[in-house]
Amino acid sequence: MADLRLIKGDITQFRGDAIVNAANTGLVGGGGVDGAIHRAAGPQLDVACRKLHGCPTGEAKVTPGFDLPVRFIIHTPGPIWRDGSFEEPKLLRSCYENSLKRAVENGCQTVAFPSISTGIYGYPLADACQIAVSTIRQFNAPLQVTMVAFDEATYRAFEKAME
Ligand code: AR6
Repeated sequence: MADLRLIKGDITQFRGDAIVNAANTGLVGGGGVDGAIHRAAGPQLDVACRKLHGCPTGEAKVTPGFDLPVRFIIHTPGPIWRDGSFEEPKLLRSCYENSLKRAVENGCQTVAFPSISTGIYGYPLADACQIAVSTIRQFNAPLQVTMVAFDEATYRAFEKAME
């Protein structure tokens, strides 16, 4: 079973095997955590992402970490929240599951996640946290997973989901 802990901070500061990026399906970079990761990893990340030819929502693709203190960046496009009837919960669960699979395939032991889809993509925070926590806890691999909450509201919502 994967072990889960929660910290508050900036995921680009995480030292470990891999971080997950809340990407878009084009893997072309953007705002939010994606923008922060691209700035911190350096321009080689954009070159590597373009070679992947995008990624469907709920799936996950891997690049090196470049200038970041991690070996890998796992890019997963979360669902854009509409009203919950467009498979958003299933797709968000897939984001976490597929990212964890990529981590295991690449021999990772420590991986950090931001809160996928709860920024620009508008997924309701409490529901997203429940999905994240249950998916990570049910994942059967010896992984140390760190949720990195960027803001206080996200930190509190994860704290509640982890109770
Ligand atoms: N470290 C950790 N978490 C962060 C950081 C950071 N440095 N910066 C922001 N967050 P978002 P989404 C939090 O909008 O909703 C991009 O344009 C943020 O506070 O980054 O999945 C992509 O290219 C929030 O809690 O991702 C896509 O087009 C969480 O990360 C789109 O945004 C996710 O917010 C993806 O939207």
